[in-house]
Parts: sequence; C-alpha cells; structure tokens
Amino acid sequence: MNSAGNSEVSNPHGRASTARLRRALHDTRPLVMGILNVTPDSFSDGGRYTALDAAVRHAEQMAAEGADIIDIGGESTRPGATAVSEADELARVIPVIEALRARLDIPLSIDTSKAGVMRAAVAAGADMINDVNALRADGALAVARAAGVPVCLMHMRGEPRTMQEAPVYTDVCAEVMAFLQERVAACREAGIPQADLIIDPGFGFGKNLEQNLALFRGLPAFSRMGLAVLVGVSRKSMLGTILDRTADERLYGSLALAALALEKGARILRVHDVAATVDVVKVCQALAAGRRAPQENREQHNDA
Ligand code: 7PM
Repeated sequence: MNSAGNSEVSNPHGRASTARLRRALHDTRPLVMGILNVTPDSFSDGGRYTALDAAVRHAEQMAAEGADIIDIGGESTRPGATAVSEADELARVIPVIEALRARLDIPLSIDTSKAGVMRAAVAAGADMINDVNALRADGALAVARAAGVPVCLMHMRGEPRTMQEAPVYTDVCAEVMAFLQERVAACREAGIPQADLIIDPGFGFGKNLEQNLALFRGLPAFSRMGLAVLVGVSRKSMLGTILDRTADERLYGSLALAALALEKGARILRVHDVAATVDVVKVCQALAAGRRAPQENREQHNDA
C-alpha cells in the first residue's frame, strides 16, 4: 500500500489531525462526530462574513464540548435536497475548512459525494471523506485513494431528491450489507486500505420507519463485518414519526438511540448535540468496562 506517497499530492501537510483520527478509529472508545451544516453565503450586507463566522463558532463550540470529529456539509446530500453545483458546494465548504484548519487541531470530515469537492476539501485541510453515495460518483474512488484519508461509505437507496418515495426491500439488512460489502470491495480494488474504511447503514436514506428500525436492530451484524460502524440518527424523521415531535424536540429520542447504537457496536455517532452525546458515550463506556471486569477478575484468579 503506497497511499502515503499519493496522499502527498492532496494532503500535503501530512497532518497530525489525520494521524490522530486514524489512531482514534482503531481505539475502542466510541467517537462523537459533530454535524456542521454550512449555509449558503450571502454577499449582501456582510452576510458572507456572518455565515463563515457562525460556522467557525459552532465548530469551536462542538470541539470544546468534546467532539472527536467535525463533519462539514454543504447540504447537497440531505434527503429531499435538490442538486447543488460543484462550484456552489466548493464556495460553501472550502472557506470553512480553511478557517477551521487554521484554528483547531480536531479532525475534520467533508460530507460530499463529488470527487472535485473531496479533492479540494482534503487539500484545504479535511482529514476524512464522508460520502452518502459511497464513492459511486465519477472519479470519487480515485480521488479518495489519492487523498489517503479515512472514508465513510454510506448506503443510500435511490437519490436524495426522490429516495423517500416508497422504498421496497425484501430483507433490508441483507441488502444494505451486500451493498456495503460491494463498495468495500471496490475501495480495496482501488487501493484504499481496509483500515481506512468506515461503514454506515444510512438511516433515513431511502428507508421507511419499519426499515430504519430493522436496520437499527441489525447493527450488531454490521459491526461483525469487521469495519468501524458510523450511525447517524440524530434528530432524524424516524424519531419524529415515533415521537410525533419536530426536529428541535428530538434530543431525548436521539440520546436513547445513541446509547442503544453503542450497545449494538457502533463506533462513531454523527450528532447535532455533542455535549449531551459525549455524556452518553461516557456512561456507556463505564458500563462496557464493567462488563470486561469478570474476565479480568478470572485472569487474576487464574494467575494466583
Ligand atoms: C435533512 C435530512 C437534513 C437529513 C439533513 C439530513 C448522514 C450523513 C446526513 C448519515 C452519514 C442529517 C441528514 N445523514 N452522513 N449525512 N450518515 N455518514 O440528519 O446518517 O444530517 S444528512
């Protein structure tokens, strides 16, 4: 594997934050990824400064709250979203990545499906690629390979604009797993190291409530694929449907799913509410450590 050599092209700084992300990915402590939505810049009455400044302050707050990764998205990948041009997406996310890289040591993730945005984002300071399209766009595999950073491969049925129109599966877990296996194989063939791959069932992306719940119950099987599993359920509409609550009323439901996801083997939680989720991680970690105690006790007993 010579991804280090190629990575010099687009990851020229050989960043400490990328190395820190890789170490964290191979540690057992679950990671909290804070969501940073970058709104379109307005050039009128100082709006451009305001949008960038608001994004930087939001990211700084999430870092202070204990986020392990900041995921920067230009909104084009949301369910129901209409396509955003590459030029518009670059104009939104690149200034934010540059500003954050200059201020923070925290690993930065770029949430995009476009090869050109991936390349520019990593050159500007991103340490990870988060692609809801699992590197299926033209040129995305080659760019990710050359970038030499970890990649999250997410399952999506259909395309963002139309995918919530009556999705049909025979066995949603088996079909999502088969898709992710195929994308992992494509990445390996393209030369991306297995250790740099993260998988994500893609909650809400072309799935109804029943299918989302079946996927969530199936999380242990995804973990057994041998790759880190990322779960993104924060404030999602599956919670809105269960609770009959608006997006800003879904914190408690999101935290319930965060704890359950960790219990089912999730390694990265992609969330809006970083401080609250960091507490969930600490509580679940304390419980998990207690679960290992009997074995440690037994070993001590055997040694004696
Ligand atoms: C509206 C609806 C706005 C949904 C935003 C969203 C995921 C992701 C998103 C995920 C990974 C959101 C989503 N969701 N990337 N990007 N996994 N890897 O809730 O579940 O943020 S966009």
